[in-house]
Amino acid sequence: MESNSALQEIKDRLVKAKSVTVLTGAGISADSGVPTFRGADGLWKNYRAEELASPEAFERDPKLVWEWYNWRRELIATKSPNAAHIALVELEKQIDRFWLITQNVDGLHPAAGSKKLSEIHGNIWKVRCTDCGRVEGNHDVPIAILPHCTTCRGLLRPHIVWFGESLDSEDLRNCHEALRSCDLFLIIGTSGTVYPAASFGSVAKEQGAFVAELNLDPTPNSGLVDVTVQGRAKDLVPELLK
Ligand code: BV8
Ligand code: ZN
Repeated sequence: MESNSALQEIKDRLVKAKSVTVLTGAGISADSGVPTFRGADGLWKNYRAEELASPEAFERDPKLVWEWYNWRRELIATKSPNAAHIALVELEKQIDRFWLITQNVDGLHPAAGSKKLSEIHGNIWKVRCTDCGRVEGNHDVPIAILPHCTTCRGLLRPHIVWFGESLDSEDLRNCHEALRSCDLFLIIGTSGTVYPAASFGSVAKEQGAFVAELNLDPTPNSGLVDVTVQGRAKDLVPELLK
């Protein structure tokens, strides 16, 4: 289907939609200069994210894992939300029943002003004490390596969901409520390779939502969705508001 008629179809459904849920991935932040995970720029010192973003890696070498997160914090600290993040804030204001689910940990959606939001993989600007469990914001750039808890001196870790770790149960409840009740589900800028987020498209479709994908490249979701539009999020998402 021609992309502008596919985009037109999404716009028509957006006008009629009673409840809209959106899922975003690293692709929406690519236009802000934040490297994606599986693109050419997704490596750090020849390590893949899967090798560093795990409790085992942190257990084995917390300094290396903190060096990676510090590198990403320093990079993300210089980035701002782009037109796609901002358009989603506008959408949230226009549609009464709206929910945004992001896999991104870069904090650009809350920075843009999104409120009805689940950061299901956590947030790179939050730390959690491995001893007392206290979660707090930390914007130190650079962050002292190794950082310790101000309350109990325990070792701090990024408040991020690593591979092999379960998502926060309240986030999962909010996601399933948003997926169950939406009549339009937009999937923006994700390769659809990480679970459980990668299954959200079929959860929405099974309950009868119209599912649309906006992505630079085809993904495993492309065959499942009702329409897919290829392009950059910063160009496509603002189009939806016109
Ligand atoms: C879980 C935090 C239950 C890290 C992330 C074996 C053992 C244990 C678990 C598993 C296992 N096998 C499978 C699993 C499940 C596992 C999983 O899915 N693994 C994958 C690799 C197969 N999932 C988990 O472990 C999850 N937990 O299942 O709990 C459980 C518990 C115990 C045991 C079993 C099960 C936890 C997953 C969370 C992992 N944490 N992030 C960090 O960020 O530091 S995931 C990481 O990938 C990021 O969050 C990222 O957002 C996410 C997904 O990637 P994408 O966002 O899609 O980014 P990507 O680069 O891949 O794609 C970008 C897309 O954008 C591309 O398609 C590109 O074309 C497009 N694009 C680029 N530019 C643009 C664009 N689009 C538009 N505009 C542009 N300009
Ligand atoms: Zn502590």
